[in-house]
Amino acid sequence: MSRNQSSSSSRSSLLFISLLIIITCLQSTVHAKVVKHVFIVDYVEGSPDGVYRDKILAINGQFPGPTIEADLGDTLQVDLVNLIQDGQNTSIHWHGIHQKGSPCEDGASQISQCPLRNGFVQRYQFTLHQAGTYWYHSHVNSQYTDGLWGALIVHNRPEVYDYDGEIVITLNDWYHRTARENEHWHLTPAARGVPPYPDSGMINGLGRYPCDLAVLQNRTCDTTLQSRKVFNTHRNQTYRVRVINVSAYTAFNFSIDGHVLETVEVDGIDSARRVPVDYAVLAAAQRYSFLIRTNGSLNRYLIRADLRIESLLLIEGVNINKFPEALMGDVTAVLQYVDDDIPAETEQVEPFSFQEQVPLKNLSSLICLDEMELSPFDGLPAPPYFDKEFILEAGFYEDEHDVRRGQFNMTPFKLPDHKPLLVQLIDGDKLAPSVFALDVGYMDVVQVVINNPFFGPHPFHLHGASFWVLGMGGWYDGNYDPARHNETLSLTGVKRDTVLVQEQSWAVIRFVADNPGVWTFHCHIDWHNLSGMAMTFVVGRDQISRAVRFTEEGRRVCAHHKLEDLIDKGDQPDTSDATNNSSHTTLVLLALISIVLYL
Ligand SMILES: [Cu+2]
Repeated sequence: MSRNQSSSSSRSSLLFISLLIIITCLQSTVHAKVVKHVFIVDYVEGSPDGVYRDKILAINGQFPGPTIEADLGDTLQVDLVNLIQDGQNTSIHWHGIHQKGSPCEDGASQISQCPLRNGFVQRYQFTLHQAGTYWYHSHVNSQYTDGLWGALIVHNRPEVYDYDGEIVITLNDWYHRTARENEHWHLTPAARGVPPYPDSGMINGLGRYPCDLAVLQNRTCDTTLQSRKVFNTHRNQTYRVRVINVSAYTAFNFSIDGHVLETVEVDGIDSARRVPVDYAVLAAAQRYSFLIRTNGSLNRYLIRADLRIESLLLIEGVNINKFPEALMGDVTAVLQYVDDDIPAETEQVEPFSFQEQVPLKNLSSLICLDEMELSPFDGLPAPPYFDKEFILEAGFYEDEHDVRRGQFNMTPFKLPDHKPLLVQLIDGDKLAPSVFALDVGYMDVVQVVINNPFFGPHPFHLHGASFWVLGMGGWYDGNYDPARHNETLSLTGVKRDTVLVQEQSWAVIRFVADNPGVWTFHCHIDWHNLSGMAMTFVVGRDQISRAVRFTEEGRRVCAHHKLEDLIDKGDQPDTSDATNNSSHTTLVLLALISIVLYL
């Protein structure tokens, strides 16, 4: 072939590829849609583990909140209506969604927005640039432990791995006391930094509690209200099981009797290969997708979320929960094949008729997921260098009021009490030392060494980016020591947004700071986050003040607070009088009417 022929053929293939790209772009534009939801948040009564609670935060009357489903490239629009009866503020964070180009939509109260005042509406709107398994939750104090959370699934079409159907499973810990009661206790010297002990564990919002012990605490308990979820499937199919741990504290061992779990996704990142395991550990805020094949010989199998009770801190006499022994470690649901005339059912009520299990292999021979085997499907390793390195030590120290607070590098994080951090940065303000802000340049490669020399494991979550985990130590491995650990680091390990650092151990993570904004990095044991185990990365300070504009919606939400009122009041009763409340209600009604008209 002559040179001319070759260049003309490469020109035409270039043209063809360009056309293909344009067509693909057009197709995705044509297919991209706006997924709209209205979330009306208020309290409902309920007994999700059999024990009555009069204040469960629900969305449109539902606990857990509705599962949001959308496709990659769609725009998600959620109108959040705060009708919480006792006047609390609220906000919603979209966990794992980077908000690239939409830093005002991150939902972190007093970081990216003012908390949404009671009686008002806030519209979140952003494009979904990442497919995978995510979730949403309140980001005001520990409010999400009252029930304000749900799953957020972004489909890729086609998906990387083929399957016939999907199951979405949430795991959560549950508290009989309200978030406010637990927060107030946790921030007293008596708590000594110990988190409130959970009362029960749940799968998809259903759990159990021993009613005899509930009665001793003057709580109403009814075993006939205790049920577990049944997932109906068909035989000889492949299902994608998406598992999300939305707990505020607890980690679970997840497994399905008689089924191998082929791990294909971690925190929204597809895995380069299927990693088959018997069970996986999910720390608070972590997610995995597993492919299972419904080819067992029985019709029903137990889905197990075994609470990792050993990682819950228990100090004699130190807890607001006086009945820690009531916590039932075996949380179950049922996987059912509905062929062979087995009727489909959605829940089973206690006493559970089905307790049989497939004989498991010897426990010690079970294969547990090693997350480092889940290198990303896109094949991109971590950059082999870093521009900035930070060494963070997670710890607990008493503050001036003798309250034991979680912190990084002896700096207990405190939210600003006036403008949200993002607004301060847009305005070019100097940030207070108590927000522990670390500056990184736009497109810097950032390495963070996390040491955890104190007690308990911590799942650390980064907003605004996913990170490669270069390495992590086992229990009691000590602080990161380059001489000892450097050669164990890998650039091709897992990429995710929440990493568990074991007790008295370490992890090294690396991320590309490609998303101008202010992004919090915090422990997702929500009680530790509440007391101060958090800090912030300011990515591209110049880019923020030059190019980021606070949205009109963000301004409107802030305007509902008087300036001196901008302090996050999630843990304080609303002081507005009845007249104010009625005008709030009118506003909400007007807003609802306009939403309906708009739809
Ligand atoms: Cu923690």
